[in-house]
Amino acid sequence: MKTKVERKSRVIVGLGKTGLSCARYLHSLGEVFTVTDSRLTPPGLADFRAEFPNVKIELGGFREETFVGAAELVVSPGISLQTPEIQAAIKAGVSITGDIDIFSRAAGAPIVAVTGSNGKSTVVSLLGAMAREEGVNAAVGGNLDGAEAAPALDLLRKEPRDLYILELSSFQLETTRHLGAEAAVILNVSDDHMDRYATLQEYKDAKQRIFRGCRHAIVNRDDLASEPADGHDLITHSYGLDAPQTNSWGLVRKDGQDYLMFGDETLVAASDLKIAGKHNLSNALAALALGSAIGLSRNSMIAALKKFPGLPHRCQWVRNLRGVDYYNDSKGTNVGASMVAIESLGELVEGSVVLIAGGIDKEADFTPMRPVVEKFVKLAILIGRDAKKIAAVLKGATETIFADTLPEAVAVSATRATAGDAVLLSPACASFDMFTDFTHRGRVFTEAVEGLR
Ligand code: UMA
Ligand code: ADP
Repeated sequence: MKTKVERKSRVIVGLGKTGLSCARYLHSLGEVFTVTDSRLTPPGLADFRAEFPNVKIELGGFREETFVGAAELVVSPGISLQTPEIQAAIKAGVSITGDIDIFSRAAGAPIVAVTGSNGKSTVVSLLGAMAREEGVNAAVGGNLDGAEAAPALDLLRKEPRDLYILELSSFQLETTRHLGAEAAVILNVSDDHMDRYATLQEYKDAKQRIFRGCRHAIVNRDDLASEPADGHDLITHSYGLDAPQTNSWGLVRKDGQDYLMFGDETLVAASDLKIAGKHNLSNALAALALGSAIGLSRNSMIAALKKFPGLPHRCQWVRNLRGVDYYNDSKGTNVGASMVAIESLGELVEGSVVLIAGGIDKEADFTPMRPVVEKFVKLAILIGRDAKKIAAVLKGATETIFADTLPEAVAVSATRATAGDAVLLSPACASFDMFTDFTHRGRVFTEAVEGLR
């Protein structure tokens, strides 16, 4: 009697943007796969059903048999590898991959990879603009959101490119075995995603995977955590906000002006850039170092840098009303990012900052924020699930009040800010308790600000 042997197929875990891109890519290769998502109606479901009506999909929870019986698991970044069903599969010898892992093996052009707690999207977009200025047919994507960006595997289904510039989260790196980037950087590491990692070291270790198989490693002299832990066979280049040595990138102050430099060569004055704040000078230097490592010319890079307007939702000026400037920093989703935003705005404005913050705190420690809040913030209006926790930490550093909604917070800010102040939305938190994502939060803020009379 014949027994039917069921052929094992890959299982895509998660049906968000990544899961859908994996399904489309595997389908384009003619591969058989199934999909599972712990949610009942994941965001990619409608498109998936329309495009793959015959592919098996399990929703509303994970089944261990599915995981253990897979040929390989293609795990989306939002799912922790500590998930019990994934752990059971690992114990059963099932291999784990992710979209970036698949991408790195299939990409037919050099990859530049950027990770870090903050500044990734800015550096990736700026480097993309530099490459375009040089006439290089480059694509940007990965963790990056926005009109020109796409999940990594979507990039491979389009026209072939000469260069791929990827923003990578620690989550994506966890499932990346060998990236083989032409150039890679960890911009900085500060406390983030502590709801996912047991220790900061675990988060750092995930980020270190960006250097696996890499040729040029770019190191930020201002953050030791940016150094490759295993530097063998890597060509390293450094940048930082101090004066550079020969063959490195840095900043020099001459006649009261900051200049971006390569060794003793002056490249451009900080005042010639449209992006502001020390953190953005650091981002600019990182992009210059990456671009140079892959052979972009100084002229193209500087021309693009001078034109680069910055990205929406990152300390983006929205409006001036009765002498008060309103800024949308919805992408300030962790403590480090919001500290930088408060500090750079605080130094810019004549008056004080009225801060709107809060959301899902990702189990972060907010105490490092106290000194900048104390120095620059006259009022913190707190919203979202973890507002009370944040208020408890900021107690005594500034006045804190609560608002039920973001439009309500904006309305209150308008009554409390006076000419010369800045109202800053920089939540230091994830947005998913009240919004679909940070762009949604930024749009709600902008609309509320534009609606102020
Ligand atoms: N989820 C479940 N069950 C599942 C699958 C997912 O509950 O079965 C939840 C996750 O816990 C998470 C959410 O759904 O809260 C989204 O997870 P996902 O893996 O489906 O995410 P995607 O839609 O594929 O989007 C991901 C990135 N998001 C995350 O890693 C959380 C997007 O980055 C990225 O643009 C996209 O892949 C394409 O590469 C956004 C992000 O917030 C900007 N990134 C985090 C950050 O920057 O801090 C890492
Ligand atoms: P990411 O993609 O890593 O989230 P973004 O470029 O989108 O980074 O910037 C998000 C926010 O992080 C900015 O609005 C700013 O508040 C802060 N930020 C940007 N660059 C840096 C940097 N180099 N160091 C610290 N904070 C930064």
